[in-house]
Amino acid sequence: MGNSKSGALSKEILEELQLNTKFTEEELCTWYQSFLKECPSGRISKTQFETIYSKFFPDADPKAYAQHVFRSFDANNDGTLDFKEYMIALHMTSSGKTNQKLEWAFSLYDVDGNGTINKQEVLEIITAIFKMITGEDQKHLPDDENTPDRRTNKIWDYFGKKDADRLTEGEFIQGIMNNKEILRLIQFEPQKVKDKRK
Ligand SMILES: [Ca+2]
Ligand SMILES: [Ca+2]
Repeated sequence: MGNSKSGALSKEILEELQLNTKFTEEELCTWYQSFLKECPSGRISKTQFETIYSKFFPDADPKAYAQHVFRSFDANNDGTLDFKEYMIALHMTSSGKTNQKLEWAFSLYDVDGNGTINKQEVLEIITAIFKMITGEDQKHLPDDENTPDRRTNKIWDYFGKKDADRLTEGEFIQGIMNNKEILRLIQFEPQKVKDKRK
């Protein structure tokens, strides 16, 4: 395979990605070439990331959610996504194991990154998710899930927490494993909204 071009991806990064994802060396090199084509600088800025999101959600306002997702993937917190962060994100959100996905969901909801989630942080992410649900779809949500406040209350109740309590990562993951309803409520899934109409 293209030895000179694949050399652009450092051996360290390649090995780390092979260890942390299911992608093969060949796949990673192919991804890297297309990543560089899209992003010649080798880094995705927050603005670029928001633009990608807005293409997927032309009828909604995904900016706030995109910013939270960006933060959760920007592992070294330098305000850009490099190839490694991008591939780990891709892996976690597509083919990753349930546990890895839930670890990522925890980091998404832990807005200030202090290692626990409080109710305000849940409300912040749920509010961002609501901005991606069209007004028409919101009309079809059950009464106890049809505003960010109500949905947050429902999630928080499922976790068995009081308003001032906090969730550790272990409690968060265990709670979701024990109750699939929580998983549905913390995600943005347009299809699920549509199914409810039937
Ligand atoms: Ca980064
Ligand atoms: Ca927190």
